[in-house]
Amino acid sequence: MFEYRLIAQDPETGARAGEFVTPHGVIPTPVFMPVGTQATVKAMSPDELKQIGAEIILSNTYHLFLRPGPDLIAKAGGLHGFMNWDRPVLTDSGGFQVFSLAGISKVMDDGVEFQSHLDGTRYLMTPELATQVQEKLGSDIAMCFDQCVKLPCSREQAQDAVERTLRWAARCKAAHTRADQAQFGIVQGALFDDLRAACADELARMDFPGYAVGGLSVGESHAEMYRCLDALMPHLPERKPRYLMGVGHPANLIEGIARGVDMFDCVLPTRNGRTGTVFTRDGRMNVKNRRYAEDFSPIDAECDCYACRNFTRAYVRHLYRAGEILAVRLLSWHNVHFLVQLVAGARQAIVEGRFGEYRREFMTRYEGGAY
Ligand code: PRF
Ligand code: ZN
Repeated sequence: MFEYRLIAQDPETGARAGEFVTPHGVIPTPVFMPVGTQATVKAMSPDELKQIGAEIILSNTYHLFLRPGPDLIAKAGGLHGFMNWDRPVLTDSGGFQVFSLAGISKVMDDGVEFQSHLDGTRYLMTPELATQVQEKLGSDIAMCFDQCVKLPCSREQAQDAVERTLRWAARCKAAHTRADQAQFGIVQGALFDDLRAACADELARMDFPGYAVGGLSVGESHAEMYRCLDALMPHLPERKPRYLMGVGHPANLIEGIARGVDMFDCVLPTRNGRTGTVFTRDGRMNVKNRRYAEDFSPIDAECDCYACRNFTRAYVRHLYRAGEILAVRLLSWHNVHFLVQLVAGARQAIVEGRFGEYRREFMTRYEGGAY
């Protein structure tokens, strides 16, 4: 169980294609994981996600812990049974959400005292509790409970978070009991290369079945993110999957893959869908714009998703302006499809030895953007 197989490597960059074996199936990597925070990828059914080509989805410990609660989900047969999704699931630990969503009262060495964003109830989230909750959720991949700091931050803050994240990783590992669940370590360290390297080396020594890069896409520039990855990736074990958390923009996925990242997740495709923004090969566009009122072409002429095969920009714009549910469904459908297929296409390109060309073509058009 949880074997990572390296299938192909790009000769010019760090890009690689692989497979990660889990109890609910083999995940081809690199892979984009749509986010299902509340045990649903907003506006999409599991069948639709499969049609899009989603191989694995992500869900959140923080939200499901607060509502409906891990015991209820365990009774339903875990997340797989509860939401009727039979492919792999990864759960985030709450290490990011307690810092971004909850009213935090205190970060202590034992854990984080926080107030629910729903009703203000106080809880103490600890590495042990985050591990136990994820075992009840029954995800295939669970994440260690970490401390993510917003950027910019001081070296002292970053070092403090790294040390705590490492102590918590050891406690998560000690608390973990399920052989049918892989637990990944998370690297923190802000933009300090030496802290990142030390954190990665120490996690590698602890021997996790996979490693994540946390604390990026939290206020830094794209160039800073790429520089950080350039320095960090060589410190992560080559024969284990590497996951870049909460990233991101289409360009970030391609540039992350070029640096050896295997897994990504981001709320952007569904969140943008709900605000009327779509990804296209020529950059982002907003379908609400007046200039699409009589545009009878698809959202993206080169996309073969359900929305692009069947509907026009003019129609989707009308639906959106009329407040129709179908608008958000179609825009989310297209956006999730776009990112899942962008990464699947990169994988295919790596296997066929033409990733450099794929990257150049995509970046030139997307960044050059007609919109
Ligand atoms: N830690 C955890 N989850 C995360 C992050 C992190 O640093 C991020 C940062 N981009 C997104 N999700 N546990
Ligand atoms: Zn489409």
